[in-house]
Amino acid sequence: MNMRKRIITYGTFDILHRGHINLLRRAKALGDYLIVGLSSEDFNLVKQKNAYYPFADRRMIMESIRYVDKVIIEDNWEQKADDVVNYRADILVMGDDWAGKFDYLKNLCEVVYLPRTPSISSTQIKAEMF
Ligand code: C2G
Repeated sequence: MNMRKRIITYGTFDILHRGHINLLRRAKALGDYLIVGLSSEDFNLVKQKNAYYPFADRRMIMESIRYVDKVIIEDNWEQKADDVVNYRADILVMGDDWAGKFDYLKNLCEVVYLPRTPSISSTQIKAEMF
């Protein structure tokens, strides 16, 4: 564990699965404090994502995960720079489906894209379940 490194990541984290946990575990391993920007229901609409669990449930679930130290609300695309500054994040971590998309933040923090966990997604789970 890298002492005194603060990590931030963002997502909807609906129908939690091993891909999410792998991401959170690896993100936390890069530092000693992990902040998760959890997408609001309004922002999910912007992302054209239809979360099964409402925000309050997703927040309660996220806050119960040992790797997570703080959950903040992700309301828009533009808040990341302010969040990095306000929460003193040293590293932004995202799955590599986002590779390159957040490089504009490299003047404020390190940006790390981690390999996605293959063959699992909330969308696939929902499709198979319902
Ligand atoms: N993820 C992963 N492996 C999977 C599925 C997801 O590593 N099999 C990662 C994603 O790359 C992301 C995080 O888990 O970093 C959360 O995934 P989603 O809830 O799908 O988040 P997303 O809709 O990509 O939202 O501003 C950023 C967005 O809010 C990210």
